[in-house]
Amino acid sequence: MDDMKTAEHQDPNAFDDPIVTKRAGGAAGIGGVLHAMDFAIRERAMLPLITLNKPGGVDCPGCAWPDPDEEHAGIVEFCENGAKAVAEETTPRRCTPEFFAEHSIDDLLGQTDYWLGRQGRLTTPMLHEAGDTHYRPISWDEAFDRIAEKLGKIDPNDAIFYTSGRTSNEAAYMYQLLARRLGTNNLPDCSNMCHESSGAALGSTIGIGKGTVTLEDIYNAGLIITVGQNPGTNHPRMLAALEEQKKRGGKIVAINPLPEPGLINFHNPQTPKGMLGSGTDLADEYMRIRINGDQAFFQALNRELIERDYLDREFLDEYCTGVEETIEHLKKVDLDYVRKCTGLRPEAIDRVADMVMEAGEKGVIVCWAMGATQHRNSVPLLKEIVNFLLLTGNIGKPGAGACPVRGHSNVQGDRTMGIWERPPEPLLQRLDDEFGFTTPREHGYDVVNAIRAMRDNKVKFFMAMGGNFVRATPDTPVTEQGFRNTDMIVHVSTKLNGSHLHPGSEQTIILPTLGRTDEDKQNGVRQSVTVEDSMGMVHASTGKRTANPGLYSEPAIVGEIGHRAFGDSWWLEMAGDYRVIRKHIANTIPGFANYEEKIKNPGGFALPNGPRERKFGTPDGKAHLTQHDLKYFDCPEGHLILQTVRSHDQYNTTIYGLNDRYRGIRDGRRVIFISPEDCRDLGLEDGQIVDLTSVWEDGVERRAENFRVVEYDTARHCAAAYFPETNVLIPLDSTAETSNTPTSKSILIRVEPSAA
Ligand SMILES: Nc1nc2c(c(=O)[nH]1)N[C@H]1C(S)=C(S)[C@@H](COP(=O)(O)OP(=O)(O)OC[C@H]3O[C@@H](n4cnc5c(=O)[nH]c(N)nc54)[C@H](O)[C@@H]3O)O[C@H]1N2
Ligand SMILES: Nc1nc2c(c(=O)[nH]1)N[C@H]1C(S)=C(S)[C@@H](COP(=O)(O)OP(=O)(O)OC[C@H]3O[C@@H](n4cnc5c(=O)[nH]c(N)nc54)[C@H](O)[C@@H]3O)O[C@H]1N2
Ligand SMILES: [Mo]
Repeated sequence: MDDMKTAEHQDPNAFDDPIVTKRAGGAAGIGGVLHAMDFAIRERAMLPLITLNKPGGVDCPGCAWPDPDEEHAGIVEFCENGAKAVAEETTPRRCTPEFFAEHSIDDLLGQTDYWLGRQGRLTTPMLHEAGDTHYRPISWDEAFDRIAEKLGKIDPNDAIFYTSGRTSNEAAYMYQLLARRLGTNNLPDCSNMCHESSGAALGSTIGIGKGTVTLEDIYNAGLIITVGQNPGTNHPRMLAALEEQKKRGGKIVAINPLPEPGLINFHNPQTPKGMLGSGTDLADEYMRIRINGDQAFFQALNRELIERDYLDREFLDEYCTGVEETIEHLKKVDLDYVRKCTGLRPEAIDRVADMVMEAGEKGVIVCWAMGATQHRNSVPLLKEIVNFLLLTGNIGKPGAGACPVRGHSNVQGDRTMGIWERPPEPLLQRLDDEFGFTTPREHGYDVVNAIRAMRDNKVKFFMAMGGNFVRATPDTPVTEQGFRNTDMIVHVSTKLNGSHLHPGSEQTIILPTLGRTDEDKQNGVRQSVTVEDSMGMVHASTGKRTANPGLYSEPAIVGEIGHRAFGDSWWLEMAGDYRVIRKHIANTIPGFANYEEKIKNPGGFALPNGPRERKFGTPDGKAHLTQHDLKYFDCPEGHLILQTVRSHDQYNTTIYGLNDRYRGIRDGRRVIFISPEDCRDLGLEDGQIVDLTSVWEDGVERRAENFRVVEYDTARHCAAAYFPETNVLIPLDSTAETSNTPTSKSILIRVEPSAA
């Protein structure tokens, strides 16, 4: 595979001729382990798997699924895709100044994301100035001075500070301080594209923008309903928890337009039976719902439970508001309309209602991910899920609750640390008291508004703490133009990616940094960082691998910039000893008192979570039931509703490989999954090459070309294809109400035979 290093000009938009095989019957098992090993060997990477997600070890940079306690931890608590995330970071390949001298930016623009990622870890700060064809190396000193100088010259609100969710609590805390010390709340982050809808729905109804369950609740739940989630690929360790829940007699309902093998059956690679045997059947009911039909589904389920009078009246009386209005509203739900929205027969909903009642005192948990959060009506959908949990009293008791399954391994922690464009006043007040300057009060840009501002020439400085902004966001050409309109761009990155190839109008700097698995020494002392998982557990992570010499850590980078730009004494104190950062966090962020002590506990500590004790942090202290109208997502004849998903071999915009093993795709990514019935209606054939055009109210033609049609038993009128290739189809202004999240899971498209 080393030819990847030299292969040139694999046009990123050309057809890549994927091979289509049979979809898998289930997830993981020995195949998963072998696949992970294969990837590691190909990358010649180290796999410090034995210490992954174990006390004293490294928190896996893969996903945010929590770590089990000793009793439930496997010998190696890892999964195939966690192993790939680690191998991606521990690769011995290096992307050096010689590489940048050899390849012009134009040259690199002709390469795929896969190829770019394969060039290895960045080693040296690189600079691009107006008119340059290539990046060239600069010293750290010069890089920091250039950044500080620019920050000294601009209006604070002309600067944007983006964060991706791998950033540790320590780095995130310093980074938000940097933005606010400058005087702006322009702190967009990847969660604006991810679980922002969850935060908006949960915050306004139960008073905390996070989930309410623990891992123990998952094991003990009588019923788990998973909505819009593909854990076999994206949260593989969740499957082990679901297996445990099933062992204890629990049931699972999966709601998903695609029949995801990982939700159907699981061969646990940690057990002999799972390695070779028949595995565990997971979903007892699989609802192949029409895309965007979930709000209607939960309204109908709630209506059915009201009709059966299966309501927890005591709980509703004591803890909730909006009860009677919501019940009246739900009684009027039109079941024919529900059927149209969901594509499901009414009996399916009745069966789920039966299962809810059977779960009874054991409790019901609703889990969800991107299939629930990236639609126009995601916030009303998630509030309807809250209605369900409240009506049935399934919150604040064991085995019950809301479980948004987070994406990036520390995306939840970053928000807790204040990475938020709309910071709450008490946080700002505490920062003011702690640091003795006045933080800005005006709200800042989220991701979509940041792109609009760049597009409209209003931004002079853009910094990214990790991530791949240009490739992860919608309407790719608009974002690319936005970057070109911006004076200065700074990327703090571990690896080369597509965002680096769209320089700003004056100067662009890439700062290479340490990853989670790398040893981080400051003043000769090995540092630990901390992260918060999807269930609000905070624990330490200590990288131990020797990294390339000369790399700065994320806190050290922010410390140097802050020091040079503002001169305050605290920047270098924090960067030189992360305990100092944690002391400031303990003083300013609720729940972190005795931080340093608490992280010595091997499993870490739990942050306060009111709803777990039926304490709701809303202004009136009550949990709110809310009423929402349904709106059918119309799919006119000749069209399909496209959702954009992850393959099994990618981490967001990082492409590990060209296979999607569970869905039966090999050696290519340009596929579109369509049901055989829709293929027939649209006159398409399996294997045909097609172009996709999205249709939206602004009338702009957005096209993505060269996809192979794959007949697949997804729901009618629905299609699926991978991102980032399909991000060109998503209009920037097509966002979820309230959360402003791009509607990456519902885009109306036309599918036509390829022009080429
Ligand atoms: N290996 C790996 N792990 C990852 C990531 C990765 O890229 N690779 N990414 C991380 C990140 S940042 C995140 S946010 C998570 C993402 O985790 P997921 O949300 O599982 O990721 P997606 O691939 O977007 O899958 C969305 C699922 O929702 C379904 N879906 C789409 N539309 C609808 C709908 O309208 N209704 C319903 N009910 N279902 C729908 C799709 O069929 C699909 O199964 O994973 C995290 N973990
Ligand atoms: N169409 C469509 N678009 C989507 C989605 C979708 O489902 N469909 N999902 C959205 C979601 S849920 C998310 S979270 C976003 C993700 O958006 P981002 O978080 O911006 O993107 P990633 O691909 O996760 O970022 C990968 C880059 O992060 C850098 N990196 C990796 N590890 C580290 C580290 O430890 N430190 C630093 N400084 N850099 C590091 C590497 O350079 C790598 O190239 O994408 C969103 N975009
Ligand atoms: Mo995400």
